Amino acid sequence: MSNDSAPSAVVIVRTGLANLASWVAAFDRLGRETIITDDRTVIERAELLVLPGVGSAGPAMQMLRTHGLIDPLRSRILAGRPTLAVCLGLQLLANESEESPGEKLLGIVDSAVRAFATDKPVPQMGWNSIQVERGSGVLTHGSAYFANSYRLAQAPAGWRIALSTYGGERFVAAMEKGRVLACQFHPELSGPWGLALLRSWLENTPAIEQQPAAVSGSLCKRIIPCLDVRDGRVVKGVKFQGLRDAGDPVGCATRYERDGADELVILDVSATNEGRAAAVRTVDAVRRAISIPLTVGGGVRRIEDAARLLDAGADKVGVNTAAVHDPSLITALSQRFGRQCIVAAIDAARRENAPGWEVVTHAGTQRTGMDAVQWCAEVATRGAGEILLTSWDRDGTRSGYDLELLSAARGASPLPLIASGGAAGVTHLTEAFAAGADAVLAASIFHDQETTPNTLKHALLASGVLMRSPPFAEGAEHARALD
Ligand code: 0VR
Repeated sequence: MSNDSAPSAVVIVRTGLANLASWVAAFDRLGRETIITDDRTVIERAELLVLPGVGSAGPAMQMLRTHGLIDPLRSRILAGRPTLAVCLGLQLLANESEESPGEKLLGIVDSAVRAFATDKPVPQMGWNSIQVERGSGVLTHGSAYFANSYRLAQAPAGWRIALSTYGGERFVAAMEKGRVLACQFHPELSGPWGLALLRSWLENTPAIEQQPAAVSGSLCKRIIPCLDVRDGRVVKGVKFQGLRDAGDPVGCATRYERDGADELVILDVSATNEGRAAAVRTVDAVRRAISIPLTVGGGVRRIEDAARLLDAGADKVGVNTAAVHDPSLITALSQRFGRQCIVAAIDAARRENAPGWEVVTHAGTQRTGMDAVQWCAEVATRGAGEILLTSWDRDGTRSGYDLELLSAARGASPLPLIASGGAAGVTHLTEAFAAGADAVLAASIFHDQETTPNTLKHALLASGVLMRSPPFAEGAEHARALD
């Protein structure tokens, strides 16, 4: 039990590779210490316990069994003691999972875990609206960040349920009973709404009612600011050259989350080992400052490089040049960390004397002759979870995304597609979404404070694009959406 002065620490079960840095950062922002452990006694005595999970049910159950945690978890959850189960953690409450046939799960709820049967890309990766059934509790309507291929097939009786829809399938987005809260989405990555939910769970304070968002069955389109970082500073150039200082990474990241960014990308463009070491420190510092998904790329050549970035707080890692030289790296990364963590970063330049685009590497300095659109198709078969497609020709030019490239990539690959390079304003974003992008990345216009994600969202929502709707303060001054 905590002393009167300090609020109780939150105990987080060490289930294997979970996004622990994101959890520590989220609770730190809520003024709570965290204890990460697999020690049975600490877990049994925990006033507040989190069961996170990124990965598959089999290894997670094996870990719980090895540490004698199954009975303590079952007894505290059945007693309704304050427990938060997230993503795979929610799925472990069921009897069984298609993902690990034959594995007996915790059996708290009479339900099974099934794969999405939709023709939409799986895993579901992005922002989706949740609708909560009536009743009192901490869950509210809102937009939450998901990264899941499986979901509870049935809503268990006796729990207050929140539902979401993906690809025409209604599924359990979250459920609560007593002080037990289970979320298929990631509250620690769901921005201010997610932090408010965590605070309600911590303090057992009923949530403030929110208006239900429209049920669409599709994910929101995403706006993703990009921090190109060299030696610990944000830089920006044109066609990857002439890099000028564009600020401090934590300052930029904090401002972009406040201003409605749906995700953030850090691209380490350092050329030296010292620069790469600084990049890991930058990831750690940025992770502590934000509660939205963070993708980090640059210099990822081996599994160890990705592990270091994920441990430092990245939720996804981007792999570029090294995968072009050895495509099997994508498969190795996907098998080790799960495809929802792997982003294939592809830099494409129009061919000089022929139609089409070729892949460029080494910060755009080397033309490979490799067909960029075919590479978009291949990375999907190799296990990537998402494509970040940058037009080298458009980078930093404010001349708009390369729409022909985006359309060709959309036709070649089913993966979530992030457009990158050339954005100047809302018209360019609208064009990119119409060309098939699921998300748009931009750097120059945000670094130069010409506009903000929320301002662009205001204009996009007005034109019918499904966005994670920002909490607009009435009458707030919106910088012009630029056209
Ligand atoms: P904007 O046109 O400014 O929105 O650029 C978006 C995007 O192209 C850049 O943030 C980034 O992807 C550029 N990439 C690289 C690089 C920048 C400097 C050095 C190397 C690279 O290898 O991608």
